[in-house]
Amino acid sequence: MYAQMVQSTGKGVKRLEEMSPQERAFQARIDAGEKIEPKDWMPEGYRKTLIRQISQHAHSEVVGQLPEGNWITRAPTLERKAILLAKVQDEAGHGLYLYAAAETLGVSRADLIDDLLMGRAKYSSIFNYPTLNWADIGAVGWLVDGAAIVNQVALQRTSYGPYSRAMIRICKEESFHARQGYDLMMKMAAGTKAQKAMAQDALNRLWWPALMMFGPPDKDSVHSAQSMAWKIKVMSNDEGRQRFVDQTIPQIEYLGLEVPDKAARLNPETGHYEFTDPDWDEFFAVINGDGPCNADRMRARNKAHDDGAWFRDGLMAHASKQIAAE
Ligand code: BYC
Repeated sequence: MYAQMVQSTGKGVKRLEEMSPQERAFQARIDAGEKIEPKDWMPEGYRKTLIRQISQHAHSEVVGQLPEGNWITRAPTLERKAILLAKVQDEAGHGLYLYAAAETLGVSRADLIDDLLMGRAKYSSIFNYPTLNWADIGAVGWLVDGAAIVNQVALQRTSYGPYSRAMIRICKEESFHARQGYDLMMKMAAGTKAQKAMAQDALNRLWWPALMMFGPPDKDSVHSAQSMAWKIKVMSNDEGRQRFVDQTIPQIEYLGLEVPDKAARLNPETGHYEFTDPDWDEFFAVINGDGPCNADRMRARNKAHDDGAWFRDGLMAHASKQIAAE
């Protein structure tokens, strides 16, 4: 199967004949569907790719708290506030599981966080867009968590054991996040004319950035071929995007809202929607630091980190006292 994949994609994948016997044995384990565990031998490239992807994923969870956290004090009812608080808190937990999974690969959480704070590490492009009205909170849960779930359900089958197990728990919580988002959108879409207009506006603005979450088109994806050969990724960027569009357009119709992509059409022969690509120039600008909120997000994360210094110092002082007392 792997040999076939090498022939069909070619791009950036080490060929069987170029591999050492150890690398070949590793690839055979991957092809047989075995999970790789922290103490197992692994190629350096596999380790590095996992550290990059898992840490970017962790950073996305943590930075992803900001656009929603922004609305906690303005939630319109006590119930909505409690739901939003629980969701934002869950995202911190997801960041924690993912940093812990990355640490099993021999890196420290402090170094990974430093990379984020110094602007050396990426996080999901979606969080560089603002949440402008209350319906955005519904649209984030429904579209952003919805897109994340499509990707993360596939990642439950990723070849690295700790990452795969983290995904199982995260997916359960993300399902609650997506449902509360859709529930909020249902209320807004069935509300007053002004509320429905807010729901449509949120959908119009977040639709294209949600499509970008799956990464660049397959033809421009740098890492896909090797990551799929190693089963770090088990679904291509375009496959994920198609799956998301196919599940979301019927949900938009159920809400009685308009699909932002006027050219989107169901192809009855394939059973899939044909749709317009997002603006890929905008995507590359955003992931290279030039999106609407990149500077704000980095400022907020750095401030939160600096404000928490006294607490980390306290924990360290307590831990050293305990060690000294043993
Ligand atoms: N945003 O070769 P490619 C959530 C980068 S958060 C930014 O296709 P790959 C939630 C990519 O890193 C969910 N950067 O990459 C939290 C690479 O750059 P580098 C987050 C992106 O890795 C709070 C370059 O573009 N989910 O659920 O094979 C509230 C070339 O791309 C993006 C994950 O992180 C992007 N959208 O595939 C609510 C899932 N796309 O590293 C919700 C785990 C691409 O060479 N990650 N880039 O400098 C993945 O599955 C994969 O990393 C991706 C990209 C599919 C995203």
